[in-house]
Amino acid sequence: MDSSRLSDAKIREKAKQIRLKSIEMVYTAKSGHPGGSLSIADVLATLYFREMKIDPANPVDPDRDMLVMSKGHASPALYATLSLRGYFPETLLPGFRKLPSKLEGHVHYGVPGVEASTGSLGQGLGIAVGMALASKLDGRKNRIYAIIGDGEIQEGSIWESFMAGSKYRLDNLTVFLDKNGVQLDGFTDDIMPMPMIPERVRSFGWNVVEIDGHSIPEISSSISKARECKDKPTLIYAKTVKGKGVSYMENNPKYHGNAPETEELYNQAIKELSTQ
Ligand SMILES: Cc1ncc(C[n+]2csc(CCOP(=O)(O)OP(=O)(O)O)c2C)c(N)n1
Repeated sequence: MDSSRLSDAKIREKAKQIRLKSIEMVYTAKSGHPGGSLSIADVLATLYFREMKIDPANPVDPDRDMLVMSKGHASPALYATLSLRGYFPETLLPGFRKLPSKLEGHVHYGVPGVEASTGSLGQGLGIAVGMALASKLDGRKNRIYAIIGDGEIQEGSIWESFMAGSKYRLDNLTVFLDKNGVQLDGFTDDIMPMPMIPERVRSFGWNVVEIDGHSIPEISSSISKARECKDKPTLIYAKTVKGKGVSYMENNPKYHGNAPETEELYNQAIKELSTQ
């Protein structure tokens, strides 16, 4: 057992920091995407602070694990995670969405620790499939992760990637679906109902694990199950709450792509997140 493994409580504290920094960034920039950043914070904290084999001092190690944030608008959460993990100084975060900062509004490859530019939905999963295939062809033992949104999976290219993932038996690929039920301008069930997603993805030849995407033990055990599964890629269907941790943002499509509008709302968000 790895004695450096962080406790669940410590991972939860990292997730809290990711949420706080995400809100600070979008409030400072007066723009950005808080809702889908807050929903995926626990998954990012568990991956980067417990599960992924990475070394921020050597971000181009060819044997590193890699993550593609296919829902690239969740850049605040990824940038906050990477800075907390030591890829770049936290003092750079307030530059988010401002020139000449590299912290572009959608995930940008020029930022240390970022593996692919994303933001055009539906593209990142294909990139991750390509990375996983390349790793297999090169005989590497590293693992590839991707995070996709439940609005994003309305893109046909996501299903092409699912097909390719099983065709090439990419058991080194683990994909988190952030199932928060909300997309840009409403609820996914109203805009494009997609029932039985786990069954559909299974029928594409994938291993599918369903979890509470805010439970650190469930996130970790699902990653272990993905590691144990041979010959198939794994989709982790993570049920989450969009805007998790800020009462007025939770399940509210308005805060998909809007910063807190007033200082009062900003202070409320920080207070609520700080006291969890
Ligand atoms: C190809 C493409 N079409 C439209 C958009 C605009 N857009 C940005 S985020 C978003 C909704 C995404 O919803 P979801 O995948 O559920 O993300 P989450 O709720 O997790 O933030 C849309 C339509 C885009 N970035 N790319």
